[in-house]
Amino acid sequence: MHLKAILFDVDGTLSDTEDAHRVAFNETFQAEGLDWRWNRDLYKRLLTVNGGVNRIRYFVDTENLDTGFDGSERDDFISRLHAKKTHRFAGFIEDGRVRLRSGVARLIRDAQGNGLRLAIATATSLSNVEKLLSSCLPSQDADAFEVFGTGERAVRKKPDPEIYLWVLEQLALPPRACIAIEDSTNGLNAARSAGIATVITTSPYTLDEDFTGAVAVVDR
Ligand code: XBP
Ligand code: MG
Repeated sequence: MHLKAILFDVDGTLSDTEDAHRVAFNETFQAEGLDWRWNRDLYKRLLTVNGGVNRIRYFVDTENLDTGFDGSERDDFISRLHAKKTHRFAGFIEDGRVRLRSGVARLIRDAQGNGLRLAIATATSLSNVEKLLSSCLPSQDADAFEVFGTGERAVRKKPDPEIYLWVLEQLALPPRACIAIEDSTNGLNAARSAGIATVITTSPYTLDEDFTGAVAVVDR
């Protein structure tokens, strides 16, 4: 079967966003009067937990931190904190601090020229993805994305295949008609578990991860 669609991860793949996410988390913690600080080494470890809400929750749990809330109120507190972080990160995109990786705009243009369909499969929010695409691409290229598999669409985050399975269903394509582009082992395992051949483009936080099973690994 011929290739029909490319499914793009966002963070680390379309854009080297992870350090901007880290700064957005830290600035949010500070603004909220929390003395939580994520340096690069800690953030690299925390990136094994996919999705910002899950990542904060994991940090609070493993560090045994007191949020002042219990049970569902604690979950609400973490969600509110993450929403503030998302707002802050959106400002970074607007400021031009977050850009597409080199070659991404050309790849998107070439893929369209060759009749390929385009989709997103990411843990981050729809608002982040729309803002990134509309800020960094001409509208005909940003509008070429047909399906947005974002954090809101999957309960179980990568390495679970849920988001990829949802995107395949929306495209009404079998996995063998698609290729995924990812930057992390979690992303690779999610796409492969959905049966999708996966190309890895490494990002600064994922350079030394294990990419066994990828069809190709490129480092720029
Ligand atoms: C990336 C993530 C994201 C970002 C932060 O995973 O896990 O959570 O780190 O984004 P992937 P949010 O690239 O595999 O999709 O805070 O918006 O969740
Ligand atoms: Mg990624």
